[in-house]
Amino acid sequence: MPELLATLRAARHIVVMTGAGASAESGIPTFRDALTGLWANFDAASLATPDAFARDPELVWGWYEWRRMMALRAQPNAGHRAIAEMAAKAGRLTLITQNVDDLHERAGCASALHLHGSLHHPRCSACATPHALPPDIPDEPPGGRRLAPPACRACGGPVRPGVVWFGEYLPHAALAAAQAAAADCDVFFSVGTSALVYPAAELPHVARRAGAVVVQVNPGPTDLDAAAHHNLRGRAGEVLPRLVREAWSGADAP
Ligand code: BJW
Ligand code: ZN
Repeated sequence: MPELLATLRAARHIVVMTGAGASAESGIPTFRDALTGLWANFDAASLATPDAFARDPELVWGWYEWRRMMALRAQPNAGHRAIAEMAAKAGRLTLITQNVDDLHERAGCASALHLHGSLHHPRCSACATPHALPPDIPDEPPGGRRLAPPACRACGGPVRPGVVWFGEYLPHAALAAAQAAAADCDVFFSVGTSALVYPAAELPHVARRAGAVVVQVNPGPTDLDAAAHHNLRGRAGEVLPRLVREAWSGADAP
């Protein structure tokens, strides 16, 4: 641990990649956790694929609107804030997230590479014109009910969630920037992700091959354990604030 703290203080470029576990303490369910994960209660294949939207747009749109309401009501947690603080202390920090909420931004991170898109930027499924959604939170969340997607104002086509579904390409610029950052960093954090979904799951391995120290923050084991130099078992909202405090407290003192 003292060795990791020294590595952090000396790092030229830190990369932090987050997954659903980073937002869990804000009350947003993860995908794969056995009892609370979104897919313990819903069938992924019927919701997070282009085929699902084509087959039943009302089911899929209603589910994503429910999740968007949940994200709007949620607040950033201590883990999000610790990452923002780390960005302020570190020489350079690149934040990569698989999350489709905006809690990193609301915690004060100026920019995040959103590999899997955003709940807040839907677009037309036919012509890709962005669609503005009302920013206010309705009194009654849709609660997972079926809901007709709005019609595109340019072509009338059904508007779709601005997220990346299985079988779809990740946004090219964000993925390219994430790959370049992974290949260039001294420390790579994998926080709150099961490290199962590609190509995001490849990034810590890119970093390791390039010589970076790989640190995983997760309460449970994942497929990344064997490749990580440090496995910090615990919740992001507990582990990260402690780490930032221990690495940088007094570092600014004369
Ligand atoms: C805590 C905590 C706390 C709890 N603190 N931690 C190579 C090999 C094999 C397969 C593929 C491959 N390349 C591509 C594929 C196919 C596919 C894929 O990876 N499949 C695998 C599942 C096998 N990938 C794709 O299709 C991707 N596209 C692509 O590759 O395009 C090229 C291509 C095109 C055409 C044909 C072929 C290739 C796209 C992937 C898109 C993923 N989309 C989703 C849904 C987004 C929309 C939505 O939100 O609904 O993204 S799936 C879902 O999983 C979501 C997440 O971002 C993603 C990752 O999940 P995450 O974040 O890791 O969450 P969990 O729940 O899995 O884990 C949470 C973790 O947190 C757990 O470990 C907990 O312990 C921990 N935790 N509390 C810290 N408090
Ligand atoms: Zn359109």
